[in-house]
Amino acid sequence: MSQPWWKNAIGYQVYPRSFKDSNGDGIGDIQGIIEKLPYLKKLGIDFIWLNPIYKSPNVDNGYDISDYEGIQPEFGTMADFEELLKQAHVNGIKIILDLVVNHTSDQHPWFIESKKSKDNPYRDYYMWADAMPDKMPNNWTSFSGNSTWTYDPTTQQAYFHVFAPQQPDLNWRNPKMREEIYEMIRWWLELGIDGFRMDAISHIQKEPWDYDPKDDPWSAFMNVKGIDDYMAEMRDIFNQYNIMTVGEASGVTSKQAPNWTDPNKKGYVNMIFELEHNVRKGNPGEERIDVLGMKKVLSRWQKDQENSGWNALYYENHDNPRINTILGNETVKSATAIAMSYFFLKGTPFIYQGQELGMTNYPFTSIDQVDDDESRWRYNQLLEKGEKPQQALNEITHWTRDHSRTPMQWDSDAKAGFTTGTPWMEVNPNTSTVNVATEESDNHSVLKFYREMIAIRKAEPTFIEGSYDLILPDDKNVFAYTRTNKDKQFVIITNLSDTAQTINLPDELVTENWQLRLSNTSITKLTSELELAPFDGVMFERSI
Ligand code: ISL
Ligand code: CA
Repeated sequence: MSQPWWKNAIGYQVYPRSFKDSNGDGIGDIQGIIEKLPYLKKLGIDFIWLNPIYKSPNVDNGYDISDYEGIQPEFGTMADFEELLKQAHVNGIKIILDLVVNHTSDQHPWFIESKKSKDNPYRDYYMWADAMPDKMPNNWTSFSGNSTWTYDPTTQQAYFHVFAPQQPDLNWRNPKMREEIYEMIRWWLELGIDGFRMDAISHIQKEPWDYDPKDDPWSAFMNVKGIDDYMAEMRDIFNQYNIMTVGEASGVTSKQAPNWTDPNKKGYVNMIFELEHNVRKGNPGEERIDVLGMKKVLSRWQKDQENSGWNALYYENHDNPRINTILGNETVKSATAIAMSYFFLKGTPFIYQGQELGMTNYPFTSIDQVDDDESRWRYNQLLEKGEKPQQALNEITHWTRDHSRTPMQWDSDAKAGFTTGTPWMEVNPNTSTVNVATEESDNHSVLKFYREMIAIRKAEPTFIEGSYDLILPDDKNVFAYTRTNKDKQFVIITNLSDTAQTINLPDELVTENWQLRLSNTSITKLTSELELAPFDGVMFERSI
């Protein structure tokens, strides 16, 4: 049976604000992306996921939309977008857009109307309940730690939001509202886009207001009963197009996932981003990824969707720090070992812009360099608690999502070749060495390694069809697994630590016929006892 196109595809996430500025205003834009299509084509990726490009007051960098069918002027025009879509397609690259339908901006015309009066036709596009300035309809807390409610004196009611107050949640119980959203979805699909990444989609249904979240503050809006009806309605639209969909679906467990992603079951979407594998260890301000925790989560998702459903694979995105810092030691070696550890799992791999260069966290020295609202809010909270500014800065900048939002590093210039103006966010000083131009002329660069990985993945059906098995399951530093097809087997071994490790391979893997396929180190032979230097990564293959 032929596989759907997205099973053998590599995704690349573009954060438009920070990718490439074409007009010198310091903000990345659509023309900038068009300019860099040849780079992406050469890298070998098949589709781009674009973070929101819609009109937005920008309280949450585009995740607060005021016009679903309009382009943010800073990014360009609808004509620019159509040109991007066309040029991308000419280059064999598909485009998927962010679909943000859990909430809108409070500046969206629907909400402006909704706020006006209790009998406004748009009132029930959002969720309102009786309240008093100091008494909210219930005690639920939002993702930012504040109440999910904001009081509005005009009608003496409060409206509901799981994110910032400027991001009021849409009322999915209202069929009229849903129909308008579906119309918008169809409008984009008719324009010819290739799919959607569905933002915060597992939160669209809420428990009744008298529900008590007890110890789990967010359980009131995580994959709540009733969501299936809305997901099924969207699926029926998606199924009319040859597109791909990926749901950001925290709260959907690995056991429930096949129901969401298997077309023979409910099949709402093609794959989901789980948010569980970012297992952290360490004190605030110095946390790292816990390798054992992470590989257990990833393995569980691999197994639970092995024969039913499909995984989306990622380490980085616009909400997380750079993996080469929080798991690696900011070297070429660690960036490449880390890359190998997830790239050959079963699923569709996503690369976040700059990850393919080994980009690292930004060395924040002042709160003024921090853009993210949530981080700034937490900083002030820590100061109020009596923490010293330096310590508070450490704690919030260590894991802030701002690290992933510094400009893409195109060359060694102080402005990284990102802009000729003043970049909206500081450029990481290591652009002097970590950048596309330099890595292009170095055969041992992270960039070259990614290109090689992509080529290998696409040449080997085993990575689509083959089963996954974790080896050395209890090893705290080494992430190693096999991918096995009917006639071929791969073994991937990565030391995700900065110390040497000695491992003993299970007997069934100790054979003579292994061939080296990919490596960032000097190991050439697979022996039953294997010495791994810090951040060594190797992949062997054999016929079976
Ligand atoms: O479920 C969560 C935590 O367990 C939330 O993190 C949530 O699913 C996630 O933060 C959603 O993120 C997305 O929506 C946000 C936006 O700020 C992020 O950038 C986006 O990725 C609001 O639209
Ligand atoms: Ca610009």
